[in-house]
Amino acid sequence: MTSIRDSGNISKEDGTVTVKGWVQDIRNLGGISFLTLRDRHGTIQITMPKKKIDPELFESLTKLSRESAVAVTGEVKESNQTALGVELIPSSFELYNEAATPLPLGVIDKVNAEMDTRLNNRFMDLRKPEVRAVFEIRSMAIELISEAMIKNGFVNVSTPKIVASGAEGGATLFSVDYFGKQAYLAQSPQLYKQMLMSSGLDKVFEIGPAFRAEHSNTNRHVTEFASFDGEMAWIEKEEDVMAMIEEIVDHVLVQLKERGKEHLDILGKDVVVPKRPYPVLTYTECLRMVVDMGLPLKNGDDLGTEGEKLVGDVMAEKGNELYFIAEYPEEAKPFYIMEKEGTDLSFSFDLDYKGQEISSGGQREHRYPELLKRIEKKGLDPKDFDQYLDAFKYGMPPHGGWGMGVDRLVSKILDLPNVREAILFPRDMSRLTP
Ligand code: AMO
Repeated sequence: MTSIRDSGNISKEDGTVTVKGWVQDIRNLGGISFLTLRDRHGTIQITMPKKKIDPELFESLTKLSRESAVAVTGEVKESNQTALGVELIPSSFELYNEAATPLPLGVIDKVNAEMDTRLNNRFMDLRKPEVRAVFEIRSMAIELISEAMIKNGFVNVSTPKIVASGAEGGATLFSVDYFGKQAYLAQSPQLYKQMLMSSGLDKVFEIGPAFRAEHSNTNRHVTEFASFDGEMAWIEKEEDVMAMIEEIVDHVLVQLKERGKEHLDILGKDVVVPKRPYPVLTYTECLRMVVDMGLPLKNGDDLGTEGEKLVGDVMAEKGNELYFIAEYPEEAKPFYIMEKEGTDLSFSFDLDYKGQEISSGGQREHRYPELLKRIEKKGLDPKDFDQYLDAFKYGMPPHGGWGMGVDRLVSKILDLPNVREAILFPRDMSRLTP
């Protein structure tokens, strides 16, 4: 475990040490005063015996406001009174920025502030070790995803976020005035990652922003999320895609458990790595299950928050945190998903984690005439997709892929009650700042 001792903010010169950080707390006992200084890695006690240090220095340090940014220079002494085993006896200090009072949010206060107050003052909220740890884990998760994808031969790509047509349904499109032309914010890289399957880059992935004008205020929907998309060509069946996503998620969980220990400890969390292969349920099975439990859903309906939760409860009892739900009715899935011939089903799946969808994907329709038919069946105009469709006219290989919400993945790994907890500056219907 690292501590403030390992911090780059500690420097040694001429036997003295300089520690940079925030003033977390000051306790003035009269004859002696203690200042707790905190940085990203931990805290150190600055001990000020009144008789032994310069009176002016004692005075200035003791009256610093909480959360001021300072550098304190002094001598390090062994101490059996502090958790770190050392304390710093100051000889000088530099005040970088004095914190105004009162603080908009307490950093070490036991009282839990409202989510809105926390998000409005996110810079301060993030000074709490347990909030910062979420983003250390998120950073690691993204690194691990990239690591696993590259190991599996995927190319990291970036596709446009200002686009001319949506792929995931008109209801959640954000409009943009693009020099007088109608444009939208990309809901997903769907059309681009598929077009790339017709290029030499036959395995691609992207981790980038995706935008959805979600009109619902739930704990799992935001209007801007981080989407981890994968697409792979030359597949035989949708199970090839499911096996790949499983491998990636497993890598993230196994490695996070090990490499993320320091941050997981702060959060009091362990990562449970589920056995592979992950169970596969069918949509029909899940629908029957939730209808039997009293949800008024009919064939083709989205299982929704409640339905997913009920299935999650049943799976949790069997010890399964991660599971696929496959064989969705084709009518419930977008135009680019391949139909299962002779049925009303499709080659599509969701990956659910602890009762919540974190990813969906499937095999795509790569045959041009069939794709045209699906676009028309969904009431869309092929003209809106002409350049996407061009990529299907000249040798498009069979392919499939998935999109995964990184924010949802992180919030589920850490059992966070709201996806916003895993987003630095969340965007939703009522939040456009900070
Ligand atoms: P879908 O629309 O299911 O599929 O989205 C994929 C995953 O993205 C996440 N997600 C969201 N997370 C937070 N807030 C939202 N509003 C939100 N919307 C979606 C979820 C979801 O499982 N193109 C397809 C994927 C594919 O087939 O490759 C797509 O976008 O975790």
